[in-house]
Amino acid sequence: MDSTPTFLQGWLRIYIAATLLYIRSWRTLSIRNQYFFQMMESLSLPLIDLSSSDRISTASSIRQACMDYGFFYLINHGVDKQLLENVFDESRKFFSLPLEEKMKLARKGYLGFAPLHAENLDSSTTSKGDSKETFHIGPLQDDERHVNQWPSEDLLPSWRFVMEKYYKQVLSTGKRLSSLIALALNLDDDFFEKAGGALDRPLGVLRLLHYPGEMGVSDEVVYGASAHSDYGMITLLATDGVPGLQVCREKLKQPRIWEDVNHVKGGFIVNLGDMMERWSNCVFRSTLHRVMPTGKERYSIALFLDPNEDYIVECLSSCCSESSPPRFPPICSGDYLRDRITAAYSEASNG
Ligand SMILES: O=C(O)CCC(=O)C(=O)O
Repeated sequence: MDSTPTFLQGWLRIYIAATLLYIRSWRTLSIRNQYFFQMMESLSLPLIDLSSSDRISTASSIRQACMDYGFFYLINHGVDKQLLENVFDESRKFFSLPLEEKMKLARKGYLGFAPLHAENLDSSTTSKGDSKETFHIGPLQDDERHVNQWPSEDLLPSWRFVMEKYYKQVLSTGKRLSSLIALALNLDDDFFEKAGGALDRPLGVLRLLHYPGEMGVSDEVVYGASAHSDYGMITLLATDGVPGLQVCREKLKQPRIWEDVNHVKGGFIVNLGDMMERWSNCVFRSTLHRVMPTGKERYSIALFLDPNEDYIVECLSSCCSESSPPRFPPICSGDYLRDRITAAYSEASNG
């Protein structure tokens, strides 16, 4: 018997199934999101090697990256590769718990779980809030201002151990980077870390993010994270390889041009926040970014490295002169962050 028709029918079935799958995942993106996605271009960001022994040349590359983009990749950063995988695994385990279980750890102050749409990073949109879930972990030594919440060990036995280990390693990377940023700003390399300096008792907040894949069909633009610049000093972001992160280099220009930021395996994406922009009198920039849904589930993990909460952030001496006076009044770091965070959560509940 001739087997050709059966063979062809087999291939035809596979082809039809693959096409239907593609159409289904494309349809889960809203019509406008599809439009935005087709318009994007990729951005090639500078690569900074934290292990380089040439600190002067590294600091100079950081300076250029912070002036041009406010974003760069950080490689050879010292955080253990396996630990980075473990932290993503543990994050996935937490977000796949039933909502009622996650809500037992609902955000108190800054810390704990926030469900889908709890936060709206862009107050100018009418969206009902960003389509992401988050979990925040603060300084490991609880104080009256910040008390961490941990999932029960019965549910997730290794969770706390892995998170604490990662927190310590990424915080130490952030501090090493801050000494190069100090050099890049023509300051002593211990400027941020020295006693009484901004990072003497830093506020480090680890933010686990989960963007669901299925968005439902809608005519509205749906954002994973709507357009924003970070609030604080430095962010070290680990991504899982699923695209979606985009930056807009010219935040004041209209229409905004968004460019994709590709994932670099094992590396961090580093960006500066608004506090750093103020501090440096706009010599360094904080850059607008957002996360667009692609129809695929996505996880990322950010460390926000910010000054201790009582620290007064005022224009750095190396960034102002008679011809370029300070553009912003001094602010208290903790108050500034609190106001920005509170606004993002209340925008969502108003939306
Ligand atoms: O998930 C990402 O890639 C970016 C997250 C982000 O921008 C934020 O949490 O502020």
